Parts: sequence; structure tokens; C-alpha cells
Amino acid sequence: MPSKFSYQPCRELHVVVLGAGGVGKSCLTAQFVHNEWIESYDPTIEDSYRTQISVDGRQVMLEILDTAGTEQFVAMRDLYMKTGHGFILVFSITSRASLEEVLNLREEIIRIKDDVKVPIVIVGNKADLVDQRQVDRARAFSISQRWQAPYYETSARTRTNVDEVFVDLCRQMLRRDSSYTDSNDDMYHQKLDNPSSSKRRRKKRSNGENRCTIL
Ligand SMILES: Nc1nc2c(ncn2[C@@H]2O[C@H](COP(=O)(O)OP(=O)(O)O)[C@@H](O)[C@H]2O)c(=O)[nH]1
Ligand SMILES: [Mg+2]
Repeated sequence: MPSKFSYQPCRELHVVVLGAGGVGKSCLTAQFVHNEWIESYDPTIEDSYRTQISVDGRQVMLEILDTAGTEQFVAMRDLYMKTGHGFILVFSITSRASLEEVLNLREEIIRIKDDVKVPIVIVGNKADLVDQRQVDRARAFSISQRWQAPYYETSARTRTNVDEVFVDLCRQMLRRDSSYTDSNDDMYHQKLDNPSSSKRRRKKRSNGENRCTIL
């Protein structure tokens, strides 16, 4: 008789959410991990979350670091950038300055990782605030094309494109998986049918291979 439990290797991938203060990093992370909208976060809180998702039939354990622009963070930034497998670079469509910050962050990531093909998703958050838009879509798309990194406009408030951002990044990271897996040290087996083994998430809708998504 087949076993009640199936076992499958679960890849652990480290995601770092970066961007200027106030762009919505914590709100996006909370929407993705907990499916909840939290109006106001302590901007100095930096936290990490673990959540398991299924992407194209593969189980992935995501360790998501929601960064905060605190002084300690500046000191630790190199470490996060070194250990992160994929990066979500968030700006707010209501702030041109926050897009400039994303440009700087990407430079820094590439310098530290010494890898121009590092998995990145560019996120223009607060897309619900249409009247306050300061960043043209065309500008963001041209950066997306130059970097060959997908661009999504999201709203953490309405949960628009939130899952899509994380799933896209997962796909990119999985594609590069072989280069991360020099050893099997961080591979482990997880009892998939045991609900207590991790926070379980709904299976994500497949978003095809669209590289640029707008509302
Ligand atoms: N309208 C709107 N406000 C948002 C959105 N995301 C975040 N906010 C607001 O922006 C502020 C900063 O969000 P937070 O996630 O703490 O930003 P962080 O500093 O990047 O982590 C909060 O007041 C949120 O309520 C969004 O998509 N739409
Ligand atoms: Mg925050």
C-alpha cells in the first residue's frame, strides 16, 4: 500500500526585499506571507519570514528578509546581498526619488555578487495611488529592458500582483538553481502532507512567462 506521506526535496531560497523607506516593503511582504493588509508598520523593523510555496510543481521554502533602512542595516547590507539568492527591488510609483534608490541598490548588488544575471524583480508599488503617480511606466519599462529584469506594478493595499512578483522571482531563482547547488547542504526533505511542518500556502496561479505586467 502506498505511503500516506510523499517526500520531495524542498529547495530553500533566500529573498531580500529592498528599497527606500516607506515604499511598502513590509506591506508587500505581509500580504504575500500572511494575506493581510497592515496599514502601518514600524519602519525600523527588519524581519524575516519563512513560507513554503509550490512553483511549477516544485516545493520551495522561501526565507524572505524584509529590510529596513536602519544604520545596522547599512553595516549588514553586504552580507544580505552576498547571501541572497534573489532580490525584490521596490520603489513607489508616487516617488521619483525611490526609483533612484532602486538604481543604486541594483549597482550595489551586482558589485557585491559580481554577477550581472542575479535574479531581480523590479516593483513599482502603490499602483492604486494613480493620482499621485510620479514615475512613468515607460521609464520603469526601459529600466526593466536594460536590466532584463521583469517589472511589475503592485498594490500591497489591494493585493494586486503581489503573488506574481514572488512567483516570478522564484522561477528565476530556480532556473539558476544548479549554480547555487554546489553541495546538497541546504537541501532537506520535508513531509509535504503534514500541515504542521510549515506554514502552507495556496498553490499559486501560473502567470505564464510574461516578463512585464501592468495593472
Ligand atoms: N496606498 C497604498 N499605500 C501603501 C501601499 N503599500 C504600503 N503603503 C503605505 O505606505 C506606508 C509605508 O509602508 P511600509 O510597508 O511600512 O513601507 P517600508 O518602509 O518600505 O516597509 C504605510 O503607511 C502603508 O500603509 C500600497 O500599495 N498602496
Ligand atoms: Mg518596513
